[in-house]
Amino acid sequence: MKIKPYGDTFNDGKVQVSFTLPVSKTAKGIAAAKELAKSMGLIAPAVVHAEAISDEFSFYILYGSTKAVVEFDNIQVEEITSTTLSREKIEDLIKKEFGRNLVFVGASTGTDAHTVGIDAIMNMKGFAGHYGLERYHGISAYNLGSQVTNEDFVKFARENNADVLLVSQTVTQKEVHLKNMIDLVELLESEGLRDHIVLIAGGARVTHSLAKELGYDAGFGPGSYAEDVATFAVTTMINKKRGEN
Ligand code: B12
Repeated sequence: MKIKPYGDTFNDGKVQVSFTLPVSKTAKGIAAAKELAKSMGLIAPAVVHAEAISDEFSFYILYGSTKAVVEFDNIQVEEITSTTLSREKIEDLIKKEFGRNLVFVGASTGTDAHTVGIDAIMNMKGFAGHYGLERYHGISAYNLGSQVTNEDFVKFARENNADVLLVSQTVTQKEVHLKNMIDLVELLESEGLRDHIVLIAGGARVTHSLAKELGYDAGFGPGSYAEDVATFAVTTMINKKRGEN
């Protein structure tokens, strides 16, 4: 099935784009924004919002139509298939299957200073009505905060016998997150820890397929909660344990 964007009438191809230009907001700036949209392939672009950011920069929002279509049936993505369990069910599983606390260690690693994402997953109070991992019986959750080097992260994980590592990456400028995520996998492998740990990444631009590609067990993006992550981690550990027996 071929699909294209839909705005007013079905298949009209309507899209919205926004960008900043390094010129002041003048009639010439607005015309330049329109011209740029045309060269991007948009049909009949209209500038619906123009705003000065400073004397030398201006911001534009434009509507237009695209001819581009996508064959929906050919799209393939890797998705997390585990059905999210409730906190209580996860706690029961940990008690029944392990009879000990599982150790989750999380951090925003490398130069990344964004803590809100990892806090949303780990902090006691949680996020959007979903309690964080610190609230779970049977989970010892250590949130190391932000700008934690991969070396310090792995050292802490080793010293505390971590079962699950949670890596938050928000800044993607110049692909810094990719390098940092790969470096961590290499470090864990060189220390002989990778196979003993469930390795999970998360962040606004992190997808499950990206994380898998980089050698992680899973990746979680926006809209994920502690119970999604705990379900994946605990069921993965149970499957591993059963496979080993
Ligand atoms: C708050 C904020 C900051 C604060 C951070 C304070 C703090 N203590 O966290 C400050 C001011 C420090 C900051 C700094 C910078 N920021 Co900033 N920041 C933001 C902002 C406004 C909100 C991010 C946020 O808190 N989101 C809310 C949380 C809940 O969402 P989330 O992170 O996606 O988390 C969810 C999921 O992704 C997932 N998740 C996240 N982590 C993890 C981890 C695991 C293991 C799992 C399972 C799930 C998971 O679960 C969470 C809940 O569902 C965003 C813009 C925006 N509106 O998103 C920019 C933004 C992220 N920042 C950006 C940038 C560029 C920067 C700076 C580089 C700016 C600069 N030039 O100095 C610096 C970088 C500093 C550094 N060294 O990292 C860009 C990033 C662009 C990119 N992708 O590269 C953004 C998108 C703004 C933009 N539009 O340009 N920032």
